[in-house]
Amino acid sequence: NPGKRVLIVYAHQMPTSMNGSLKDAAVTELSNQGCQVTVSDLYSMNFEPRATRQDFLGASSNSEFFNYAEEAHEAYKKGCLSKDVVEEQKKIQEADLVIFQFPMYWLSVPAILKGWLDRVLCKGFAFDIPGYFDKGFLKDKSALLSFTTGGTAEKYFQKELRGDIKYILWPLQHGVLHFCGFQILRPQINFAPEHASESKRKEMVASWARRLETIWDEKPINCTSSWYFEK
Ligand code: FMN
Repeated sequence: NPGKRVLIVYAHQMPTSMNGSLKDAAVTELSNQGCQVTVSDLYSMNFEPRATRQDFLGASSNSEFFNYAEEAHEAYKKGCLSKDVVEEQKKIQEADLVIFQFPMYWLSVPAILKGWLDRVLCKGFAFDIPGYFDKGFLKDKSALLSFTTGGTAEKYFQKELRGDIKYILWPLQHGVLHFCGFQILRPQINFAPEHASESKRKEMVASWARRLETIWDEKPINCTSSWYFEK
């Protein structure tokens, strides 16, 4: 699939971690296919996760009352969002597929990645009111969560313990990404890599690379509440 463009938003501190290996495998496989791959390595970039006034160049539109979302919307329209945010928006704009690679932190994403979502997916760029879900501005793109957990698959499938892992994906996949229009490809979940044998760890990386061989043939999930909460 030469010509396809992929952005990998990667949040791990250690290049030799399972997350680092999964990211590397994706870069290799997709590049071999002839895709154009860009990686946002958030820790290496020292990415700023906080949503503050520093995100807007010039005077704020309402100096008496600071409202981040409104200021971000205004700054987006005027072209005065901070450079790091604009660069990430440009990478998304140029991508057909955005892969998020991260370790699960407290049933969600690490703070540095949460900050990326907070700052980059601003109103005007990713959505508007109206202009969300199927009318979200990123509707011609796909998104895929590829993550690792500390807990084993058995722990996650014991509903009385934590509930089906799909419940956890409702906020991120539906509330954030689908809200902005993204088509959602099924998640790639690697359970408990830290407690897996070396051969099992190698298989986790290999099966991710194999999935990516046919990623462009995949259909998105039906991102409605039934995917998450039924059966
Ligand atoms: N593992 C879980 O299964 N559920 C969690 O909610 C969870 N929260 C975490 C929060 C923090 C702050 C940290 C540091 C780890 C947490 N973990 C949790 C464990 C990590 O997900 C796990 O160590 C990681 O996915 C392993 O991948 P790695 O070897 O690439 O680091």
